[in-house]
Amino acid sequence: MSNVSLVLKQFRVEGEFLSARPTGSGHINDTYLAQVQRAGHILLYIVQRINRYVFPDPPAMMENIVRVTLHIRRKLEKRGAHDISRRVLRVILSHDGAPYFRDPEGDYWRVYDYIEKARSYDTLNSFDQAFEAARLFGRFLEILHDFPDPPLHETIPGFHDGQKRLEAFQKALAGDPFNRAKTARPEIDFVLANAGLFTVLPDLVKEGKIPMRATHNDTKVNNVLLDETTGEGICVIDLDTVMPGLSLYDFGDLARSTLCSAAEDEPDAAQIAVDLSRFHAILRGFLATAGGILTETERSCLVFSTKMMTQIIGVRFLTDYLLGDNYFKVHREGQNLDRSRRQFKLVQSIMENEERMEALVKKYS
Ligand code: ADP
Ligand code: GN1
Ligand code: MG
Repeated sequence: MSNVSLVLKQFRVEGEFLSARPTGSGHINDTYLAQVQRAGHILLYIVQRINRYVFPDPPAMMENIVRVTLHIRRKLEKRGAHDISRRVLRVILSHDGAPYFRDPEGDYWRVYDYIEKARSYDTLNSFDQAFEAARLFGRFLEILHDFPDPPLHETIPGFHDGQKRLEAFQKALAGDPFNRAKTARPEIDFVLANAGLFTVLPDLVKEGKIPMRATHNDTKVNNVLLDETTGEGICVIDLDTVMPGLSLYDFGDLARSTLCSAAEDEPDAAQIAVDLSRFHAILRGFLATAGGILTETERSCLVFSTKMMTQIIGVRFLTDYLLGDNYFKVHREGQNLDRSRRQFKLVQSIMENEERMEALVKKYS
């Protein structure tokens, strides 16, 4: 079903449908901004077709999202926060009372209230924005610190399991179904040379040195909305991968996506380098809210997690390139290869700046 107006009719949204257009630049779901007229007012909704290739069990995913958003809402109420309707997503139920609708083709859809006067950025323009985004993702982690049992569903099994990602990469490389490996030799060598990065965090978890938590797991900076006027971090969105994970996944991915002002698929390697002031802003923002719950070991791995998450996402882009771009949306040929190159260049730059980055972390210990 591709008619957003028909989809919206399945949900508890009153009023007359006016229009819908694609919005956002997420790589996964199909996202539309819909306008509805009710009692002379125009109301906005986000309507999303959930990517069935990526998410094996949308009802379980939506159960997580309902639980997590209710938990956050209650906490914000207890803390006397203002403007709560803009600070946490609100899931609209279908007429059957489900947080999704399954269309005749088997696609799952969901609807959220649109968060007004706020926007997401693919790349940030200022240190203040970096600070705000990090402060908000840190707050998200802190609020979920006491998330009650039962544990959240694992919406994508092994999502940040580097070993598994490496195996998938090796399989893609061995098959090379599009004969693309020959165009990515330096990148392939870089993955193989840095395979050791993926054993460190799992070992610390096994040794009980790092706790599993309810984490976001997709803290790319465009998954946070900043107030259009004040720039304040308003709302964490894209909750599809909220599940048991590590605080370091969240810090690492956030740092990966903010450390450098170049676009995620920037082909010019000269543009890609760690900006230490940005790292400092992220660190300050994240620790301002999550600092109280992080253990010493977690703190000691912040820089490492930045390197590791950048590498793992690079491996995923490269694997998808080798397999013909089925997972991440692409808008041009070679985009996933450029995305992977850009991540690997950033990993190299992190390696070169590691001591300086660690020195910044030490300032806060
Ligand atoms: P994807 O999983 O494809 O990344 P997202 O859930 O991140 O999808 O949504 C894509 C984009 O849509 C976001 O980056 C944001 O710009 C916009 N968006 C999503 N939900 C909302 C919302 N409730 N209010 C305002 N904008 C939203
Ligand atoms: C995807 O959904 P989006 O665009 O926010 C991906 C992340 C990657 C990111 C890279 C469910 O995030 O894991 O880090 O692209 N999400 C999923 O830009 O795979
Ligand atoms: Mg997103």
